[in-house]
Amino acid sequence: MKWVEREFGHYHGEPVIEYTLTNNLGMSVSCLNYGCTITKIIVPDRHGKLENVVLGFDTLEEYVDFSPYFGSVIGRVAGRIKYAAFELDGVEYKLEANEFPNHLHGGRKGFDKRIWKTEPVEQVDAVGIRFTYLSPDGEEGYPGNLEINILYLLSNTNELSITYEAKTDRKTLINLTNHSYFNLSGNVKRDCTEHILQLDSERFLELGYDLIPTGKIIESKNTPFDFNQGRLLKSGIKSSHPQNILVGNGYDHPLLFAKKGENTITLSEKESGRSLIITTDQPCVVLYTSNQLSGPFSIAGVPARNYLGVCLETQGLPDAIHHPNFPSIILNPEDVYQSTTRYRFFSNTIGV
Ligand code: G6D
Repeated sequence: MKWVEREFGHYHGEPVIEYTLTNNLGMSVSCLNYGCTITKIIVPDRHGKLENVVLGFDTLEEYVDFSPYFGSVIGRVAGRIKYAAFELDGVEYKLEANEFPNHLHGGRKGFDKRIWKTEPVEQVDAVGIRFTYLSPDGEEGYPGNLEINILYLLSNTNELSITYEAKTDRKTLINLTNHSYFNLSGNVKRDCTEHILQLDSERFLELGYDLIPTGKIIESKNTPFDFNQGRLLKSGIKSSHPQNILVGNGYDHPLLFAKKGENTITLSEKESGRSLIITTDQPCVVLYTSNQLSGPFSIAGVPARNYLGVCLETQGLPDAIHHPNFPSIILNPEDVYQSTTRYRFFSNTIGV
């Protein structure tokens, strides 16, 4: 197990460092103190070839100028909040409307665009990084001084675990996730249309034209949102289902897990023989097939285009503050926010 660091650039005068964790099997995870951003996850394919399976850039400038949240932590609240406003105990709070008139992914300068404090973590069979940040009262419009602590831990069983903890001095909102775009082909050799996704989910949230949940919950059975037996992502990209078309021909939807507690998601790609098993304690996963990945940039030499990566953002339900029947994302001063999502990589596993 090893832990190395290198200067990656400067952001508003602060040094940005890239940390690379490597385990005894050769898997490595690289990440930045800027937005806790995962820049690389290097894992073997069926032939043992080590390649990067997440979308990212080689320079800080590209992350600042172009990144659609590649690999970053998202917060205070992942997803959209309608009209960039909410009410708590009779007080109306106005958030940054960075996707006017709504609020997206923590605002104009959410957690993905903040410099986090870091410290190395070394355990008997794992190596990691602890990120900490104090989000001051009023940041992006949110109430409460919020202290966040995120632990990335790489084990010798090719598992990256991300544990989130947070405490507040005033009632506030919190819904954290990681926004990595996975592409198991390795070094973006192919897009994610032939990736196979499997998870036990019988319902998903309907989205409106603003990509915000309408509150209607739709049964997934016999639709392109039924992944229980495994499904190629391209079936949602080629689909005529109005919800697939609405989001730009693909998925951008919260999928509700069938059971409470810990749930599992399997993503695989036959050609590379790679698979990823995600386990999470969160109630949903936002499946986003990068339907809006366009811009004047390239990723690993591939010009930006749709479907180059797939996001599996394990989290609370988007816009929950406006839907009393959704699990609450309110954090009280007497409580501690805690959540863990684990990402375990395999090769030679034929898709589900
Ligand atoms: C688009 O609607 C999608 C979001 O879900 C995604 O997180 C973002 O692009 C990067 O706005």
